[in-house]
Amino acid sequence: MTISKHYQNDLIQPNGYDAKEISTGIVHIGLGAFHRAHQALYTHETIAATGEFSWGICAANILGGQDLVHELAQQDNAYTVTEMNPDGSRTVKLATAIHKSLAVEEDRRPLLEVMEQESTRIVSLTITEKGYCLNPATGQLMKDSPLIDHDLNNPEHPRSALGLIVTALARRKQAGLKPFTVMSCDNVPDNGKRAREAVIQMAEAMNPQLALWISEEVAFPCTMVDRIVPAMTPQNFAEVQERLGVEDKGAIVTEAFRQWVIEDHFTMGRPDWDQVDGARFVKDVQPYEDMKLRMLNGSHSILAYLGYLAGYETIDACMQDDNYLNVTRHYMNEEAAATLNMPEKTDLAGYAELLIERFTNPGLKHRTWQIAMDGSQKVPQRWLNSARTLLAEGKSLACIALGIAGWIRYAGAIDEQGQAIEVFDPMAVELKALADRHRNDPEAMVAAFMGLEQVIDPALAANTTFIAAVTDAYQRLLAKGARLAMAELAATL
Ligand code: NAI
Ligand code: CS2
Repeated sequence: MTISKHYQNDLIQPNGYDAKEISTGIVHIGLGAFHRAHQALYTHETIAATGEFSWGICAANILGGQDLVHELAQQDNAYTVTEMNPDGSRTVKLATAIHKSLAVEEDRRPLLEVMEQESTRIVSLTITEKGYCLNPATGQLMKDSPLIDHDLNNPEHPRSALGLIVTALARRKQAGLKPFTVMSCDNVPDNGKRAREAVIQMAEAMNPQLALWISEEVAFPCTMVDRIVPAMTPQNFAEVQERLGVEDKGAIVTEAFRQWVIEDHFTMGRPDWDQVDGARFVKDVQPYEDMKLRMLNGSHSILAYLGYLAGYETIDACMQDDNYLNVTRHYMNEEAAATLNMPEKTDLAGYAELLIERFTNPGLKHRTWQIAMDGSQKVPQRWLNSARTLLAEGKSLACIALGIAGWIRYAGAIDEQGQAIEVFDPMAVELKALADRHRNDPEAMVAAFMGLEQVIDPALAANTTFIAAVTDAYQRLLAKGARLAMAELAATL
């Protein structure tokens, strides 16, 4: 018995429709935890609400995640999402909008074929920040990265998400078909614009006429996506199996909260996602995206680095430490919210309190190590825009400075006990080499990290107030350790 046969299980909310009716309208690249808990569940509930079965999802993994695809396929791509409610109760939903899954790391052709079909009207992405192959500080396509270099030389056999999109669009153009919409759902600032720039830069390098067609015809809506979805642990899987009485290898455990703000710009239509709770279409996503990246993700990264270094394994454990809680609240209100330009009546103080409540959820074991991953890709959008505004206004950025110091300490790959840290980052080797060179000289260490043009733009790196704040924070962190450095910072706020 697999999970897809468990529609009748009393613990699982009824499915609402017959999954066999579904056909592909969306191709999704990046079948990870987040897609299953967010867009795929929204789409599932939208299909149930509207009866529009032609918006099913064909989801693919192009790099890694091949086993997951095979496991999901064995259970008809159905899986459960357990939502941990704030009162400690759980809601379990069966999700069946993904009706096809593809493991194409070895051979991308089956995915390209689906992308070329006329019925595919949206290609959505959760490929992590690094999947866009853009220099995080400048937004320029990194043409010398191995993946992009390969695709520019082998346009008929692309391996990157960008290459696949460009090739599929080229073939649709040639066949006289309308282009699909490209919808980024990653935590990247202006994610639609960034995806557009990346795709167009790639197309320009291959065929300028195609690039022009893409720039005129293809929609790249921006989206703000929010739901905390920690990576599943063996304990999560065991608990789901015990509760449901059936094994679910695609199971997800997440929070009850979810939000999706979508720019309403689609070339070939879209599901009415706003028919279900938490999704809405707007003209301009940017304020919401900035709010989320700076307030939620920015505090997540402070907690991830300072928490990991202090031995706190999860975000909820950090929130049990009053100093961590107070620094987080101060950062959100004074160093993030204060830099935002929001539509009238947006209650940022209320948003901050809601975030703190979400971070405190004991049912979510969100590891600081997971969030600390890919720091070189995350630092610019999470902290640096706020830092620029605070500096221009002559305001303190003590929390951001300690966050950056924490990132430098962490990326050096040796913890406070002298043990190695397993750092996952596309720049991990370069960062460790920098750290090894300057370990005995904190000022030189900070200067070296601030000289990383892929992360810190040169104008900010030349700001002496900024450099002094980070250097001071780094020296305190080295001398006192993360826990005490946070306590001392909390005492000054
Ligand atoms: P995950 O680790 O479960 O999945 C990562 C996915 O990205 C996999 O499907 C993998 O195949 C794909 N991927 C990784 N590098 C790639 C590359 N270079 N090119 C193409 N595909 C690549 O992670 P999860 O939780 O699904 O998160 C994925 C992204 O979703 C995040 O990086 C973030 O941008 C976004 N997100 C995640 C949230 C969360 O709480 N987990 C919430 C909001 C957004
Ligand atoms: C986290 C995010 O892993 C990270 O970097 O900050 O994935 C965070 O959980 C989501 O953005 C919440 O929507």
